[in-house]
Amino acid sequence: MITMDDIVRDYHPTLRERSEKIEFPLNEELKNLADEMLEFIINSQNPEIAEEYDLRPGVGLAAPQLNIPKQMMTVHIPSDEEEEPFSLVMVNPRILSHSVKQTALQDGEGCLSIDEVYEGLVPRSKRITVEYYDVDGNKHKERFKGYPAIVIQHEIDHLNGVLFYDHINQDNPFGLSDDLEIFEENL
Ligand code: K2U
Ligand code: NI
Repeated sequence: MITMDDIVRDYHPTLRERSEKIEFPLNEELKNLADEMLEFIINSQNPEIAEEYDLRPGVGLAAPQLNIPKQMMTVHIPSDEEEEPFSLVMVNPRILSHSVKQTALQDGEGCLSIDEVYEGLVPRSKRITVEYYDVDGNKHKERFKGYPAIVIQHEIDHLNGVLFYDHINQDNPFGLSDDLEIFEENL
């Protein structure tokens, strides 16, 4: 199973590489990788397992964070009891279009590959249309908004060698603008 020891940390060069596209059909190694990445995120959200294996909770993970510069990422966002979690693995994702309007999490962002705290708003597109492939090679084109859109953009950034603090406005880290609003979870 993947643990924090497998996750490379800032200034590791792979975090700044552009990951390479994945060929289909996936070989067994890459199919296993997708399963293990999803398993890690789910484990990290389980208090008992997270404590036993000292896992930092996460809602997403990208292959370059495991020192594997290939375009694969996973997102798993738990929801309250009755609903299904938002869970997916994206291969070769590409943002086709995005809203002008931007949003940012009020408390900024963190990253499993970055142990330091970087204060400041991380502007993200409010809505995105993403083309991606699933592990079976099926092509998808989907629109995302809200918290899933934020997490997906954070993970796709990893595939392009971009880290969340690259987006923070150093001169005005908590500055808002007409096109940038704080993310409000629709209650
Ligand atoms: O890519 C990663 O390092 C996983 C990040 C993803 C992420 C962080 C902030 C905003 C959007 C995506 C981890 O989830 S950081 C820890 C965390 C855990 C639960 C909720 C938010 C952030
Ligand atoms: Ni990250």
